Amino acid sequence: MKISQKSAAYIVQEEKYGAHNYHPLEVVLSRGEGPFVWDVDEKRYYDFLSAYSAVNQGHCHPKIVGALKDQAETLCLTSRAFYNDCLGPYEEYIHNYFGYDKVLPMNSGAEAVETALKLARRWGYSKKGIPENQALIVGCEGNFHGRTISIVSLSTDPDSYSQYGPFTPGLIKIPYNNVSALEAVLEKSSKHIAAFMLEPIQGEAGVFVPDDGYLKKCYDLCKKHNVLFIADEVQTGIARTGKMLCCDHEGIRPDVVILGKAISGGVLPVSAVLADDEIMLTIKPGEHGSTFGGFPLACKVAMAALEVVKEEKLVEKAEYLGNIFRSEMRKVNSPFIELIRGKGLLNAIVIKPHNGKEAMDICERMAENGLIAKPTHRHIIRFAPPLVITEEQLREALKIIISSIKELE
Ligand code: IF1
Repeated sequence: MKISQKSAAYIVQEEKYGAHNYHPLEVVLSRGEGPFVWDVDEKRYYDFLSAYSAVNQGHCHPKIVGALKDQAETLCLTSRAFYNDCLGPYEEYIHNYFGYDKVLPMNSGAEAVETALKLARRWGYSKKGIPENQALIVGCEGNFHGRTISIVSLSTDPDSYSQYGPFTPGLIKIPYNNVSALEAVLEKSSKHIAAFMLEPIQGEAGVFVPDDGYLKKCYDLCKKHNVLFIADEVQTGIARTGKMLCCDHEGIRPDVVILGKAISGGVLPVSAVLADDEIMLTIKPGEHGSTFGGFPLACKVAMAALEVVKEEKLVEKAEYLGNIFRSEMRKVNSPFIELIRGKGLLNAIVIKPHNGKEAMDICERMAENGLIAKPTHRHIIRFAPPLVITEEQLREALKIIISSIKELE
């Protein structure tokens, strides 16, 4: 890729002074607004990653940034050693918004996943009667739930877990999108199983959408065996897939919902675990928490971000625009395109290498043409623009995607 001198300087600086735990596309961004970002040379791009669906409300949304500024000048952080006048209103807001008795506020997605795992174990011992230290949690192959040691203990991706052992025990991995596999493990060990956790669409696996009915069947099996159904909606939640939560597509209400990313519109790291009293109140004062979890700034930002989702009808937009994206892409006849899949505005194209070119070459060409996205697993490109993108903008973006593919044929 052609890189300006200005960009190159930033890239070299990161290379020299930062840990080498990422390999970014070589664009250096300095500004964002709505569905757009600009690089240090003032070149404009459509952002088709949206920070992995954190920026559903668009970059620097004025309402969210306004809430940030107001609260930043008033009170940022109190810790949970004292009450503050933002947390209660936020908790009630979340209760009304998602319909769960309680919320447990955290910061990163991984922390919220950890919280859900602790909650499930706690519930398993104190309510289900699992003998102490014998609780099991079932997860799915191909999952991505974050980077902590317990979470990577559940991973089946060697990049995530290799040489990070010893791993957390009590975790069982079964194939995703396979109801019989869940049934088998529940039949065998349900007395010790506290929870089944999954992503309603697997993000890292390349936007892998399970068969219709899979979530509902899994949910019903969990109910039958008195096992908690935990949905990791960190990436799929908050309107991304054309419903407020992806589980809404199958009309199920998970026992535990994990939210992150877009709950703050990508403005601050804010995450949350939702559950009803029967589950949530098994954790008592002093038994879990964090310095920043539910801090006043986060509470105000998250409320503004969730208001934007409703005011701007982002659920309906994701559904409507997602259908346009997939149907327009399915009209394209190209040797590069093997498969198009997704829900709402969480989509992916599986790329068949052609002419010695592959997904990364297409991403580089798209960047040159003014649209950024990134390959995952080498042959899959994820397309997830901010949900505030207009139909006209989406159609312009589609032209960029299609012409970039055509130019490489
Ligand atoms: C990285 C992928 C996306 C998530 C789900 C929890 C978390 C994530 C379903 C943890 C985070 C990220 C983090 C990012 C890459 C990324 C990702 F490509 F790896 F799969 F989004 F698609 N549950 N997803 O997707 O949330 O702690 O990061 O706030 O570089 O790790 P976090």
